[in-house]
Amino acid sequence: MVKTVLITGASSGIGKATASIFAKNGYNLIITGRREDKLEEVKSKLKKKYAVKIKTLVFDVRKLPAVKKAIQSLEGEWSKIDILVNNAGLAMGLDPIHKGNIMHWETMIDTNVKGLLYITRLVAPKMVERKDGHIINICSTAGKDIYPNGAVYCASKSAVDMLTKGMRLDFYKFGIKVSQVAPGMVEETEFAITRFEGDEKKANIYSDFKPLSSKDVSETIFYIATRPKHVNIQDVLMMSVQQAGSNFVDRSGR
Ligand code: NDP
Ligand code: 8X3
Repeated sequence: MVKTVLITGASSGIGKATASIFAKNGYNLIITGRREDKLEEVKSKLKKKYAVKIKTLVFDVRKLPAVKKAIQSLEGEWSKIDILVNNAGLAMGLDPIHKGNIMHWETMIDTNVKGLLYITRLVAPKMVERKDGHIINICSTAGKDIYPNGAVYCASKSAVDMLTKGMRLDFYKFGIKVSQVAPGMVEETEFAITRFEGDEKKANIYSDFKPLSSKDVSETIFYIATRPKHVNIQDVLMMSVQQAGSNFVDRSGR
């Protein structure tokens, strides 16, 4: 039986790489994001290479009515989601609290925390009914360790860390796996350009060391998703060799 994986935030970065590895391995995909053109591009590239079914859902995870409409539109085979990858997320700004942009805070909390909860609330009931399913949350080293000027992003990812643990307690008795990947800095993503609102100079944060790639993270997600039925990988903290923690990056060159 072909499995279906729903990946939020699959229009770029880690989500896009995750869509690719699952398609390569014969999974049907539901890929989501706000940018329809990017999702269609991902879909058509993958459809050309792999004989899998792909559905795109365009919505903003911060908007509960839109999330409801999108998830409730899934019918027939699409309504059976085997794996949910809660990946959509972002950082905005890098400022001390007393100078923080409150709209940035709202966006990070609404996306990284409330959006992840909305999706899970709508997808999980059918997993509970079937007593089968797997939820994989994308956290960050930022959810494990604070860094200066990143308090709100770190807090939002720390919330993801705790939500992962809470979901596991709520779902384990239904045979549902809950896992998490917490990566350090990852290139081949739009993370930095989003954080610095298109300022390429400020977003140039990966040129003096070799960070993880989106492919590295996607391979870990795929590994977690493909363990035997009785095995749950609870949490993977992964960084590039040149990173030893949120505040320790060897920037001596790639
Ligand atoms: P990208 O910016 O490349 O990807 C972010 C994805 O999230 C996009 O597909 C974007 O789609 C989607 N997204 C953002 N906001 C919303 C929204 N409101 N509604 C729906 N979709 C949304 O960055 P990454 O791939 O790096 O980020 C993926 C996850 O990985 C995030 O949760 C991030 O916090 C986490 N992470 C990233 C690290 C890094 O260094 N890059 C390290 C550790 C964790 P669209 O714009 O089309 O809506
Ligand atoms: C992304 C990693 O250190 O840039 O979550 O915040 S970091």
